[in-house]
Amino acid sequence: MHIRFATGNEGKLTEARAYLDGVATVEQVTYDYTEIQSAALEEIAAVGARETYEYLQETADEPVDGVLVDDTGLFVDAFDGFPGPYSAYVEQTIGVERLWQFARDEDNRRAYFRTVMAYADERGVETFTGSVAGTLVAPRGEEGFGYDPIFEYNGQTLAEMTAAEKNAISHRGRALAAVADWLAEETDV
Ligand code: ITT
Repeated sequence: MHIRFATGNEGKLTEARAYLDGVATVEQVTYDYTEIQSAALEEIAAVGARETYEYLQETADEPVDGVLVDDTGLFVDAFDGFPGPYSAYVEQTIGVERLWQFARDEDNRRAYFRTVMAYADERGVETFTGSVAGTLVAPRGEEGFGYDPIFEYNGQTLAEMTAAEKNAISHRGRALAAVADWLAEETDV
């Protein structure tokens, strides 16, 4: 089984490869699909996966089994879920360190990550989700990417974990588990 993962984010790719090792090979595709403006990660991911699959069907040299798209957000309790679907924009603008500066003054520093993976193939699009709850802390750790250094789970930030350790408890790991189960049931992998 050969999956194309439409993402520009190397960290996501590393984690998907680590998780799906032995189930599917994962090839990065950097097609710039339309990221629709929506508060629902499901919709953003599903539209992106469908569009990328159709594009590759027309243009790829080899047959395309399926296309995976991952849309993830960090939802901070004290900010009513912000930045949520706008997490990439917030990382690019104020950045991770300053998001922490805002959160440090709050009594409630609970937050969660949520990932929606959309898988598009000839039959249509399926979505799979995963989330993990944790606490925002001052940045620690060199692994991972994005908001990992400020997100603590069980005494460790996600940036203090290897990709495999993070996958075992993370939003993305849980979504990938659902993808892998579905692929095992629905296809001949
Ligand atoms: P693609 O859309 O190309 O896949 P992206 O990084 O723009 O890459 P998202 O919109 O899903 O993807 O990412 C939302 C933001 O959340 C972005 O700033 C990421 O760096 C961050 N992020 C996503 N997954 C994360 C994770 O597992 N740990 C920490 N930060 C994460």
